[in-house]
Parts: sequence; structure tokens; C-alpha cells
Amino acid sequence: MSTHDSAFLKACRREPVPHTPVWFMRQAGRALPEYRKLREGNQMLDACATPDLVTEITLQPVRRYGVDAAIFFSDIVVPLKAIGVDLDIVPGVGPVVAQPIRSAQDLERLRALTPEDVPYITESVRNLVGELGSTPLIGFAGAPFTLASYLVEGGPSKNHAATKALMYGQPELWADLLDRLATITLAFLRVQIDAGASAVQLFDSWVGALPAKDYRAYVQPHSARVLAAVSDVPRIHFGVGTGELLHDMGQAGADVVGVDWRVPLSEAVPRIGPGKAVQGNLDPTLVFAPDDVIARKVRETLEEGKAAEGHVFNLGHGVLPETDPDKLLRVVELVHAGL
Ligand code: 1CP
Repeated sequence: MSTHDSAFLKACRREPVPHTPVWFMRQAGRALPEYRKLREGNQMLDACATPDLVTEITLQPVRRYGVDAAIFFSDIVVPLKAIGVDLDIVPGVGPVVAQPIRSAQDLERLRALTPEDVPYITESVRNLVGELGSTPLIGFAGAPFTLASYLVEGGPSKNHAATKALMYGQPELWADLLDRLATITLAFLRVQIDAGASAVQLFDSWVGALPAKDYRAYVQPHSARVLAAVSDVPRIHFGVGTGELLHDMGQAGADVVGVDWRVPLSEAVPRIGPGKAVQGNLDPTLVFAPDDVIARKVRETLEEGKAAEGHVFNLGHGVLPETDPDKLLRVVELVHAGL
């Protein structure tokens, strides 16, 4: 049972597909009652280091929705924690870093990551690949800019002000920071691929905060180094609010460019240019609309996706926690039926 001929990997490779493949960012966790039950009494980062939990949580949405790919249950800050950065995921807040990184001395805390730092990742991925059979597993990591934002701000941020102040004000320190993060990120992806992940997604969730010129100068070379190091599997590259960056994110070395809900796929495709597949982009809030509206928007998204050489259906960002799982199930059925 090989994943090679799955609709998901075919779409990533821009080959003809039997149906448009679909998976959802943040499908593991969030909306599922069976997830909340399993997580009771477990801290998020402890759960991420417990292979039995990681395996079960990753499989839950595959069973319930029949999606075409599983996304590995972990978090973008897991590799940072694994090399000793003092951080936690605070419920209702997100990742919080005890001592933000702002100086050359602080950078010394960002050493390289080795497979021995994350044995639970190798074990979890191996378990999952065995359980998933012909369904591909997507590994993932946070891109250097988005990881830098958490490290420099000390937690979630709206404006990324301290991050941008460091980037514009101390470009050499910034380059060193992003270089170290790229080294950690590519090692974290490599562990997942070596254990059997079929594809990877590099999340640059917050890079839409930058204009294209600055993206190219301060971020793209580092993301490109990560993506070049994992060219043996399809690479998906995604961020939010990246309408102005879609072309440059593709040029960073992605095979599939993720598009948020702000840009219709038919407009995203010419911006991205030839030789790439696209992923997206149903507005994640649409699942709260009446069923006929959901059906119409799914149809529109499939139609617009035909402009691309390959289309992986997804939401324009992650599943919202209040989502009714039955609505996502319906979306999967509609996408698979091509209706
Ligand atoms: O206690 C809990 O239940 C914690 C909630 C939670 C979960 C389920 C967090 C905290 N992370 C995760 C898992 C997770 N994170 C996954 C695997 C599950 C899946 O995709 O189905 C993935 C891919 C991520 C990736 C992630 N973490 C991103 C990139 C994706 C995106 O949505 O943009 C980002 C930005 C994070 C940081 C993070 N971790 C958790 C939260 C609440 C946040 C966002 C906080 C913020 O707004 O900055």
C-alpha cells in the first residue's frame, strides 16, 4: 500500500487526479470532541512528546472526515523546546517564550537540532506511517520568520513590532537569527521525512506582515534554504495575508503554494506563475453559513482551482475551534463528488 499514487501526492506533482484531494489545516485537534477528551489532563507540549497520543490525535480526523492526507500532530515550537528554549503553550494564548531573543548573546541559545533531540517525533511518524497505509502523512515546521516572531516578541503578536524593529534595525543579527532557525527547521523536517512523511508544509503564518521587497531581502533566502534541503518530497508553503507574496513564496522553492481566502485561486494562479500547484482556500468561517452557501462556495473554489496545474483543496487558514465537524465532513463529500 503505497502513498505514491494517492490523489494528494498526484495533485502536488501536478498529475491528473481521480478527484480533487482535500485536507484541512489544523484538522487534528481544535474542533473534535474526541480530541478534547484525549487531551484532558495533558499539557499540549507533553502531548506532542507522547507517541501514542500523537498517533491517535493525528488519525482522528482521517477516520472522521475521510480526508486525503493526515497532518502530523505537533506544533511549530516543538523543535525550539527540544533544543532547550524555555517556552510553553498556554491554553487560550498560544506559545509563550520565557526570555525573548533580542541580542547576539541570546542567539547562543539557538543551537542546531539533531534527531536525538526528538526521538518521540521519529517514533510517532513511524507509527503513523504504519497505521495510515496508503494515506499520506504531511510533516510540517514553522518557517524562520514566523518562528522568529514568537521568539522575539515572546508570544503571539498582532503587529510583530519588536520582530520588525530587529529585522530593519539590526539586519546582521536578524540574518544570524534566521539562519539558525532555518538550520533547526530543516533538521526538524528531515527527521519527519526520514521517518516516512510523504510531504511537508512550511508554515510562514505571519509573513504576510511584510511587503514583497522586504520579504525577498530579509526572509526568502532563509526559507529557500529550508525548502531546498527537503526537495525529495513535495513541499507546500503557506502563509496568511500573503496575496502580495504569492509569487516570491513559490520562488522560495515550493511545489505547492498555499493561498488564504482573500485571493480567489483563479487570481492567485497567475500571480504564482507556472510550474506550481496551489492549495486552498475556502474561508474557514464559511462553515458557519447555511448549507447551500457552503455548497456554492465549495463549488466556486473547485471551479477556480481548475486554473491551476494542480489543486489541493483546503481552508484558507486553520479550522476554527467552534467548527461543527459535520460541516467539514460535508465539505469533504462535496469536494470528492466534484459538486
Ligand atoms: O491546548 C491546546 O489544545 C493547544 C492548541 C494547539 C494545537 C492543537 C496549538 C497551540 N497548536 C496545536 C497543534 C498544531 N499547531 C498543529 C497540528 C494540528 C493540525 O494542524 O491539525 C499545527 C500544524 C500547528 C501549527 C502552528 N502552531 C502554526 C501554524 C499554523 C497556523 O494556523 O497558522 C502556528 C502559528 C502555531 C502557533 C500556535 N500554537 C498553538 C496556538 C494557539 C498557536 C497560535 C497562536 C497565535 O495566534 O500566535
